[in-house]
Amino acid sequence: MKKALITGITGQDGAYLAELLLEKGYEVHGIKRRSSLFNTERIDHLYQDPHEKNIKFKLHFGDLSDSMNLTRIIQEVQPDEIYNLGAMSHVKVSFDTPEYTANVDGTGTLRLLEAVRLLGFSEKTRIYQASTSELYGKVAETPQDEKTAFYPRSPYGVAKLYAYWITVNYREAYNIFACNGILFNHESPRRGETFVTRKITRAVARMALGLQDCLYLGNLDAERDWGHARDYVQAMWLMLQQDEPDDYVLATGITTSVREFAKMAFAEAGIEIGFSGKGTEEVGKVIVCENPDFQLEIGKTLIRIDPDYHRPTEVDLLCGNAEKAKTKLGWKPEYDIKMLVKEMVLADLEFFKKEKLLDANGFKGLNYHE
Ligand code: NDP
Ligand code: GDR
Repeated sequence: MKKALITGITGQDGAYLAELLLEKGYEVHGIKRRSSLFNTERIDHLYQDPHEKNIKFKLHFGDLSDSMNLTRIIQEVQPDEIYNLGAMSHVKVSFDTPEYTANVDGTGTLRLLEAVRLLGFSEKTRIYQASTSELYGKVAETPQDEKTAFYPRSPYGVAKLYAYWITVNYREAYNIFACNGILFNHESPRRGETFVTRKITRAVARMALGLQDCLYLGNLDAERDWGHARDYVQAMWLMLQQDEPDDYVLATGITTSVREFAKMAFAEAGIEIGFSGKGTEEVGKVIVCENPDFQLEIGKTLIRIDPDYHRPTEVDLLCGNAEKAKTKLGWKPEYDIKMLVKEMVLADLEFFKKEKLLDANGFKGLNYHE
């Protein structure tokens, strides 16, 4: 039985990947950070009582900023595969915490690689590094592929650039089977609530149900190549099953603006919205509300711009070419943007209907602590 160690197992991708590897018969180990409240919501359904014998899923406390901790866990687990998904993954927040981001996203990757090398696991342990389309940043070339030059535009992007190259370097210098997956944006109902897609789909549900008045967004013109996380974790695994280590772009090849994503998400709930005005004065208003259950007046303003969400340096357009992954890994995404938006909106509607029901019956919401 193969053993996998996942950093960032409590995150969106970590949860889908853990499910996939358990289905494939792996023993799955994950590193979780200590937090003052439970932070395992996305993987609670996978929990196995550590007091039982032969458990296949185990969590270890740890942090990418702590080399001794990482070294001890790797020594204990002796993994066949490490998936380094842990990161301070929010681009805007990286401008507020640049040093921390460099430490965790950049040096954290080095710590893992160096632990594998020092422990003498260079031949045994294969490593997947969560690289990102943010590496491309400001490049003019589109679509972007494995040969496109990098030009990161945030402390997050720059930290991930270091992680990308140190992964390549350890592969070349020490013959470690280490791969970079250069993943374009991928989303799901498990996406963190402050990334723009989930922020929008939550707001659609909350506004439709009368729980929120208005949604504040930043740059509506930004264009992203959005796929589904469930598709992307399949390719992470495939990368580590090849004969030779290599780097691969994963993307859908279809680009959508934030404005268009918002229109699609509201449309999924039967609400047609239209945009008018320019720059920070732009607003999104209800044009038609087809669903009689949702009390939204025609002409009501649902979206406004808050310049605080603008980034000091923005990535305007990302569009990926995943031809190499298609040819060499036999990978292709199953979801398109329409299916993705639908799944996210329906999941948020269901969640907030429950919240509303609780509220209507005098109970506080599911995440409320007295
Ligand atoms: P999430 O933000 O959902 O998850 C990040 C994970 O990293 C969480 O488990 C988080 O723990 C953990 N983490 C944060 N800081 C540390 C630390 N100091 N030590 C150990 N673990 C830490 O990200 P995603 O699942 O969306 O992304 C997974 C990886 O892929 C990330 O590295 C991200 O940068 C990268 N990526 C993501 C893309 C996307 O579109 N989703 C695209 C390209 C790359 P906690 O739950 O405690 O916060
Ligand atoms: P991104 O994702 O920065 O691409 O990084 P995010 O969803 O945060 O932003 C996408 C685009 O939307 C614009 N935007 C807003 N973004 C947020 N978060 N909130 C807003 O209110 C808002 N309004 C407009 C942004 O300016 C941006 O252009 C994600 C992360 O998962 C990274 O970890 C990963 O590496 C990249 O995707 C690929």
